[in-house]
Amino acid sequence: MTLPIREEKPREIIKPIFVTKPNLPPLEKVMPYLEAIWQSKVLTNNGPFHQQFEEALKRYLQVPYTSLVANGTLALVIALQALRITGEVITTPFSFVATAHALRWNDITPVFCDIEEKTFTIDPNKIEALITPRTTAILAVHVYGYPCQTDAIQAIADTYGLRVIYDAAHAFGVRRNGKNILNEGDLSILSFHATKLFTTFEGGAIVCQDEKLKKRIDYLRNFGFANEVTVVAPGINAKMNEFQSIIGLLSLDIVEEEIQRRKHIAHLYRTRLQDIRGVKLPEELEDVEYNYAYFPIFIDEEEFGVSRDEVYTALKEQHIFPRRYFYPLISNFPSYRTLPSAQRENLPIANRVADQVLCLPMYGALEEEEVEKICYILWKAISS
Ligand code: T4K
Repeated sequence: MTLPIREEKPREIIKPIFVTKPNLPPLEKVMPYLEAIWQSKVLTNNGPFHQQFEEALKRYLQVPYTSLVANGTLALVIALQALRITGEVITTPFSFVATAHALRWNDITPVFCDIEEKTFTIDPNKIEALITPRTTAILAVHVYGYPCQTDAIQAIADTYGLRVIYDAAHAFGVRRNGKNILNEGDLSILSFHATKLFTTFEGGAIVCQDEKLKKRIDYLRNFGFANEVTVVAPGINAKMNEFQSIIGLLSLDIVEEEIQRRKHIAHLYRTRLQDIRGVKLPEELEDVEYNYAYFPIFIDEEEFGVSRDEVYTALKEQHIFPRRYFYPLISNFPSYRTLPSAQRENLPIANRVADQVLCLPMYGALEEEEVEKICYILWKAISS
């Protein structure tokens, strides 16, 4: 049977552009590892690929100890348990909601502290005023991979005897003065979610500085089992499986190239956007080697008359899907908004930044032409 010839022109297929696209190892490299799993039938519970990836990750990141876990949220929950954090924890409202949820899952009260203008991370100058006799720790976030002011945070923690945990979900491979920022504080956590620079589909890790703590974390991620008959803590199931581990192992070979490609994209965006009136770009600090996990821009409606949401809609109409990370602020969600620290007047900068931010598409496979298109639509939306 011959099909009738279509008279009308076929419709153009429009390729949507999402905020990110996972960077995966070549499938042909994955297959032999899958075959090995199918042969061995070892699927999880500290299998050989888990062990290899944990060791390789530690070497890659140049950190003393790593513990792989099932995702970044469980990494946070376990990090808090491992350090036996209780009472109140001072944290940032400008993050993914998992940061505060992890506190709540440990029956800890989050105390929100405002952020600083330059890096969007917790403002160390505002932490001390929030400390009470119930405060036990500071949970800071290297948001977008921009390092927190770790020296100032540590100085406060040392003065008041507080623990410091870094949510480094965005900060894979970020260095300051040549040193990986995962070496700061008592513990740092990573996320290897599909949307992250480095992904194992779902996954995460906890980085710590001492062996005893690593041992406790490893018990906690496996129900608290120390051996077949001994349970030393009320742990949880947060184990990374063998499939995730092989993706992680193979992804270590491709992450540096991804960072370099993203650096190029970031440079292109900067060149095109720096002169558009109404778009503010974050400053890049000289002593930091960034990972270009995200490309946030800020649109000030008061100053320029066009709102962030108008620009967001204009892009969406052209099948470009940026994200407003992190709007709404965590402190404005129903689970948190009644806390005294969550009140808008206590968090002026965080609220303003959340109302202005737009994370543009950022991934290594983003084509130059696509960047040009995004910038053109942006320019048109702002200047119309
Ligand atoms: N701390 C911080 C600071 C975090 O940012 C996160 C997670 C965590 C802790 C917790 O870590 P995990 O427990 O997640 O490991 C995403 C992610 O779900 C979340 O992992 C991430 N932060 C957060 C910032 O973003 P959504 O709701 O934006 O994801 P979604 O599904 O809308 O994806 C965004 C775009 O990514 C899609 O439009 C297309 C692309 N995509 C997404 C997925 C899931 C793909 O191409 N493939 C995929 O499989 O939350």
